[in-house]
Amino acid sequence: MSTPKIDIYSKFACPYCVRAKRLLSSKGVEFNEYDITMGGPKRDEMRERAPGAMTVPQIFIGDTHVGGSDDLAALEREGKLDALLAG
Ligand SMILES: N[C@@H](CCC(=O)N[C@@H](CS)C(=O)NCC(=O)O)C(=O)O
Repeated sequence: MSTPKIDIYSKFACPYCVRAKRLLSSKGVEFNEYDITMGGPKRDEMRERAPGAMTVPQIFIGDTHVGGSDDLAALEREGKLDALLAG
């Protein structure tokens, strides 16, 4: 199984974004980061993919909308993150 595509929408100087990226990096996976500090089409894309999301980061692993940094950390705590990353 190959690692699914991982997308993270972030903003400048966002500690939750740093925390989420650190956890993903610790897993040795690559991810696409979209900085939406200045808005733009990627912010619109994030809003389409995560309707109602008011905060960054917003994290997607394959077809799964994980949510934010706390949600990612919860998956790890529950032992579910590795399986999700494995596809
Ligand atoms: N529980 C969320 C909290 C995320 C959060 O509060 N992010 C801040 C930036 S670090 C945010 O988006 N604030 C509102 C904004 O920047 O528009 C998570 O774990 O991701």
